[in-house]
Parts: sequence; C-alpha cells; structure tokens
Amino acid sequence: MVILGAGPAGLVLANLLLRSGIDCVVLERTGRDDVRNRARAGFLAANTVRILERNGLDEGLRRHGQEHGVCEFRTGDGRFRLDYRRLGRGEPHTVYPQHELVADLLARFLDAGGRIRFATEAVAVHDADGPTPSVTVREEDGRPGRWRARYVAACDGRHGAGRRSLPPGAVHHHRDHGVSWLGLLAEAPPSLDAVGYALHPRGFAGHMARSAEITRYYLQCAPGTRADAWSEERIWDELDLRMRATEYGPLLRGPVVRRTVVDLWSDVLEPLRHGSLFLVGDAAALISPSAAKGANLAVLEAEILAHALTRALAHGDPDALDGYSQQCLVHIWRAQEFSHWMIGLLHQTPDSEDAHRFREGLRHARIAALRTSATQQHWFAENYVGV
Ligand code: RFL
Repeated sequence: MVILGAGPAGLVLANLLLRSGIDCVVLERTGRDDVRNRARAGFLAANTVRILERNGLDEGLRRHGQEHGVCEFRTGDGRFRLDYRRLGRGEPHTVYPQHELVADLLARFLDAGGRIRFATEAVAVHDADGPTPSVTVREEDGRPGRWRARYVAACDGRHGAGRRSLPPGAVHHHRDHGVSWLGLLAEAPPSLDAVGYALHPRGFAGHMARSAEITRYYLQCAPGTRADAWSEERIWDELDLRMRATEYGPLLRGPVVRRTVVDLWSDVLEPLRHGSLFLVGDAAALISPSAAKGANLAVLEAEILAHALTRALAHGDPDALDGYSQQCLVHIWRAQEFSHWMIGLLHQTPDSEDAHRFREGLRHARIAALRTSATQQHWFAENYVGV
C-alpha cells in the first residue's frame, strides 16, 4: 500500500493500516519539520476525537486539547451567544492545533515501525485501472523513482499527484465563493472566551482561541490581497473596528507571527475511487474553512478507508472497497452544505446593487433566525460540531 502525503488523512490511514498488519509506506513531499510545523486547523469535532480515541491516537489531544462550546455573533443589531455544547447533540469542539496532532500521529507511526519517505514528491499515479498501480516520484536528490503497490491512497491535498492522475471521466464540482480571508496567528491570549464571528459592513472578522498564548484571527479582505499587504497596526485597528471593541471590550494585541491569504473555495471530486486509486481528505474535497470541517472529514475518510482496505487486504474481501466513495460523499456534501450556509451568513459577497440589497435582507433574516429560534439553534449546533 502506498500513501501519498503525511497530513492528517495520510497519517491516520497509515497508523490504522499498520495496526492491522498491512504493509504500507508514506511518501511525503516536504521534510519532517515542515510536516510538524504547518499551522492550520484547530477545531476538532467530537466524532474526530472519538475516532482518534478508539484507535489509540488521542494521547496528546487528551492531555493538551481544550474543550470549547460557545460562539458569539456580533452584528450591527447587537451580540448574542450560542452555548452550542448544550444544543443539538450536546457536543463540544476540542481545540488542538493540527500540527500538534500531525506530530503525534507521525511519532506514533514511526514508533510502531512505520515507513515514511520525506522529501519524496509523488509525480503521478500510473495504471490505477489495473491490479498493479505504481507511483513515479522525485527523490530527495532529484532522481526519479517508482513505487509499486496493490493500492494507492492519495492523501496529498488539493495540488497533489492523486488529483493530477485522475482519468478523464472524473467529475470535478467546484465553486469559488469570491471571498478571501487574511488568516492570522497572533502571539496574544484569546480576547473572549468564545469563538467570535463579527458581521460588519467592512467585512467579516473572526476570533478563535488556539491556546492560552496564541489566537487565530480572520479578516475578510479583497480577493487578490497579498498576505504582507497590511501592517500589524492596520490589522489590529481593523479587527477592533469589525469586532466592535469599543462596545464589547478591547482585543488583546500581540505580534502577528503567521499570516496567509485563504481564498474561500470549495470542490468535490466524484467518485473518490478510480480502480486502485483512492482520494482522501483535501485530495477528495476541498472545503472552505468557514465551518472548520476539512481536517475532520480527512480523519473520518481515513478511518472508513482503513476499514475497507483491512477487509480487502487482510480478509480477502475486495468488495468492501466498493462503498468507500459513496459513504464518504454523503458526509462531504453534508459538510459542504453547512459550510456554504456559513459563508452566506458571514459575508457580503460582490454583487450588483439590487442583488446586494436582496442578499443583505436574506443575511439579516438568517442571523435573526439564529438569534431567536431554538429549532434553528439546535440545527446550527448539530451541523457546526458534526461531521
Ligand atoms: P494536508 O494537511 O494538506 O496534507 C497533505 C500532505 O501531502 C503532502 N503532499 C505531497 N506529498 C507527496 N507528493 C506530493 N505530490 C504531494 N503534494 C502534497 C503535503 O506536503 C502534506 O503534508 O491534507 P489532508 O491530510 O487531507 O488534511 C486536510 C486538512 O489539512 C485541511 O482540510 C484543514 O487544515 C482545513 N482547515 C480546518 N479544518 C478543520 O477541520 N478544522 C479547522 O479548524 C480548520 N481550520 C483549515 C483551518 C484550513 C486552513 N487553511 C490554511 C486552508 C484553517 C485554515 C487557515
């Protein structure tokens, strides 16, 4: 078994297969430190925690993860809080930085004797329509190489070799939401004890605690903005304005240590299996980070695939793999739907003047329903924490 990519999808899959006694190798384009230091997600769904727990991969998470269950919306009409861990299915998020989870998964895999080749970039997957697929690679020293296996799992993200190697029949649904975020990590304690979503005429602003010392902020920015275009002072002033700090209390400032521009984009590839090649995680579907679903889906899909592969390779039941694509697509589309709803809630999107006013009316009604309707709040909580 060859696994492309050592992100959450690839490393959960690799750990589960190794535990089932299935020989696998992970090929990772970057180096060990790059993998362990790539700051991205932080909000893990309850189901993700259960998956990690039942597979014995939750040690770090249990020790250092923080439960989180409240979000606060700030709008021109005031602010309100949803204690979502007491709504819907009554589940909280666990805040645990993705790079720490990845470091845990990597350590666990290597300790158990797992094989991983860093600085090895998959170039293409070949002969996926037959029983002996192979992966051509560029080795660390630039030399070409080739790996053969019974199956290949592409866990190598949106720009990986898995997607590049799909046959012409693959369907690619995609949507550019026309919205971009400046994603910031600040060396500053959280400013509120909740996830903060600010809806403001100048654009969306978000606040998410990462730890006692680090806070993630988002600022909607014009598409095409460069990550270094805003000074730190402008960033904090804009956050103050959109989060309405004069009304609701100041933001605790600190140096901005990482910044990236995230274009809100969503896509789904169908099907997720092409013969011996399987797409998992961001390689299967890219989901805008507005609802914090990407890493959660990656872990869920990895577990589903690990079970099916174990039945195929350890128990001689290859038909177990037939349901992989459909089973995952149900979860993916559900997450896409909620994420799309969140995008509509949080942003003004570029439109003609008439369409803009109409959309704003809808947005106003959407936030009012969330503030006043218990049914809507239960629906929100179930989808917000669920995958
Ligand atoms: P990853 O994590 O991108 O890992 C893919 C790995 O594959 C390697 N690779 C290759 N290796 C070999 N050959 C090639 N040709 C290769 N090409 C790439 C890469 O180096 C990398 O190591 O994909 P994976 O495993 O599918 O995991 C997906 C998640 O990382 C992603 O969905 C989340 O980070 C999305 N996301 C969030 N998800 C959540 O569930 N909760 C959150 O709170 C959350 N916050 C976020 C996010 C994504 C963000 N950005 C940066 C888009 C916040 C942000 C800002």
